Amino acid sequence: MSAQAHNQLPDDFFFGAALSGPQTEGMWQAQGKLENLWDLWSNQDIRAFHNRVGSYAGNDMGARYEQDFALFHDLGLSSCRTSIQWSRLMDADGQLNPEGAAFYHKLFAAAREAGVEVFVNLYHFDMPAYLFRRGGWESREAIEAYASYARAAFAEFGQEIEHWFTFNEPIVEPEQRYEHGTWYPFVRDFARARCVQYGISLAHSLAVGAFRELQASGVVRPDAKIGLINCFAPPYTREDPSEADLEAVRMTDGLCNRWWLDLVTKGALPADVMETLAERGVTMPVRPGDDAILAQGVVDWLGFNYYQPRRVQAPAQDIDEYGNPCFADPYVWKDAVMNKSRGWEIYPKGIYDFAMTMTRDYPDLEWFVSENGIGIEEDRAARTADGAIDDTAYRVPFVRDHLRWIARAIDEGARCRGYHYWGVIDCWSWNNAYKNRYGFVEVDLTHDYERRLKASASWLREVTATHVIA
Ligand code: BGP
Repeated sequence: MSAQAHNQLPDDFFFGAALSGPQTEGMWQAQGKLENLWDLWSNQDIRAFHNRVGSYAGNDMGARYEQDFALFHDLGLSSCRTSIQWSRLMDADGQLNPEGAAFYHKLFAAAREAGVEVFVNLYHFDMPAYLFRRGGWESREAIEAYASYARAAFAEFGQEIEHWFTFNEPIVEPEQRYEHGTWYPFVRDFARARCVQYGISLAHSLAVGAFRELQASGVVRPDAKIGLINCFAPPYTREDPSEADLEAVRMTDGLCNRWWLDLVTKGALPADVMETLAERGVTMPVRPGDDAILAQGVVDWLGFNYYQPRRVQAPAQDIDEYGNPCFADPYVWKDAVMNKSRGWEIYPKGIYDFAMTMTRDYPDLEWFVSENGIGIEEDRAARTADGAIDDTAYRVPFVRDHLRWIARAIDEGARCRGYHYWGVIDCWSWNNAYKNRYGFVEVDLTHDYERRLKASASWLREVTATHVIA
């Protein structure tokens, strides 16, 4: 089974760029911006970041956005998703920061001017540090503060922005910060991770509720839509699974995918997952009225970030060394093709499998691929005599294969409306900083963040112009 024959995307299929505020804007201390979690960690331990490049610089887009939007337009990209930084838009008293608001008004106006529509995401792993110190997503204060930030953003930009998202990858902070202990504050506590996940679910739902209210009263434009973006990696297990392997798949899918899919389509969390968690002693900090809050979480459409599948098998032990319940162990597939720079498996068919799950289980929901891309460490070694990086041998096949699986899914009924490539212009990648480059456009750190097209850019331009996946 392949997707070779599917090389045409619909005329109204859109192409765009995926970015985030904290990875691009820079200006970390300008315009009254508060310290966020990435600034806090960078200040505390700069050695945790590749080449000691912390959160400070982004990719200088805060100063170069006019040029960057012009580049997107030139590449045939009609939209760009970035995020507002909570720490820039709001002050420490929870009031709008006028300088931050002015920056985003200018950013959005410049995009419009260049013929690029901005999709606005409200949160990309970047809580203001003062709220984290008061308990982060485990505290109702932070959840309420997020809801009023979202309300302020809708009120300020409600007439300008058509496409809104509450969160990017809400599964990542529970996992990275609280379960696996890989990101600050390095916690390894499964139950706390789920409380964080629950808190984010409430925050998402309160924001959607505020959006509906402000749209009904005319503050938000009538054609605006709100959604959620997650990395809904389809879970796989061994070819001849035991019941315990299938159980590992159910819980992985339940925690990472169905948790959010049920929230945004039914306004409730999946009952089977909550039951299994309770059986293992993991309970949520539920308060009276929470069900009514979660019921507001139903969205208009979804973003699907896809880089890699999740392969799991039955856990070798019930409880890990930190006392956490185990639901699944990683499963290493012998045929896996790896992107060695990132340590992520390349499996383009996963995009189709998720698409067909959506078509079967959530047939009314529209969605788009909100991130997909390949970050390569050796990118700069592929520089040719004319100075451009020739990345066509790896970036083009990666995107081509994923687009063909998307085309096949659409041919078979999937309601996928578009594709945003992650990091069209190289940008700052959290701990990896500038180690792996994703862009069709190079950012030259040795020449003041100068932008330069890579060889793959002309392939992209051709695809966006013709919708033929050559
Ligand atoms: C996604 C995030 C992005 C981006 C991307 C690539 O999970 O939403 O912010 O960073 O992954 O990952 P990385 O930058 O870690 O290579």
